Amino acid sequence: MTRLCEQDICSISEMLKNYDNYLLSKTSGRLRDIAIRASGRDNIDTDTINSAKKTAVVPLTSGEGIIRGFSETVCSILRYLGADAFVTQKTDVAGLSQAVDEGAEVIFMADDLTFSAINIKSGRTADNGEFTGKGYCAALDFMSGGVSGKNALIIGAGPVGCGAAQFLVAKGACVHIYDIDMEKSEQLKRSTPEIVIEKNLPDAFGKGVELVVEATPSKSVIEASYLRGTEYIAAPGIPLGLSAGAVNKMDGRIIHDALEIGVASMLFAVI
Ligand code: 2YC
Repeated sequence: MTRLCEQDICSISEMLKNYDNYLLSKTSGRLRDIAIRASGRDNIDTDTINSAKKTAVVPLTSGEGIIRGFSETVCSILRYLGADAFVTQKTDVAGLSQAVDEGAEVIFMADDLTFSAINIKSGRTADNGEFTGKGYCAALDFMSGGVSGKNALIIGAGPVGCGAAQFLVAKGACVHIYDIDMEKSEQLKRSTPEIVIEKNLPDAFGKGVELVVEATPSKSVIEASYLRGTEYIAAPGIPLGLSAGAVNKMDGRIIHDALEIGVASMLFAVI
């Protein structure tokens, strides 16, 4: 999992409205619509969706420690989506206690390995990796007019790629997986037998791929020569996994952000 740095997130809060309008223009869905679809709770009642859940973001100092602006950025995304969100003044266990003492129903916190949302009232939890994958595929669902029956290639069988596979299979896409580590692809196939394992990336692209999910922590995984330019690309991987030539060829048909879609999808999965 790539550790974000301050530069990755410093402008997110001030750009949220612009980004939401960008998502609407690119996918016909707003951040909220995409996140609700990712949560798999399309039938969630409007009172629940519109209730301003008291939500605490608790900074954690473990491992490599706090990322400057991380908790504040997560909090601003949650507030933008209507949650009554705040960052606890205290960190770690003291911050967790403060969150509960102040009546938080939902808690967001991240150490170096896991970023989770927890609803302490309902017991619902959401992992950032899984719901980033589902959120990006919900964006593809909006963007492509529906993933059902379409050929999808997921690159990277980590938590994000696995979340993407779950969503795409459930929505009826024809899902292919490529990972540089074949054992990871085989592990995903054991839990999701509908998927097809690809052993070679250029060959995988040669099979008429319509939807692409780039879910690796590597740069330039996708070269311009792999693409026709008509695909829809969701690229949650940090850093962006397309070469400069591939980005130019795609002419904007790419969804990529550092936190927004994942955090939004986590919120609607747990409220
Ligand atoms: O500021 C804090 O509370 C830190 N403990 C946060 C550490 C987050 C580490 N994880 C990441 O940088 C990201 C996740 C947001 C998703 C993938 N990597």
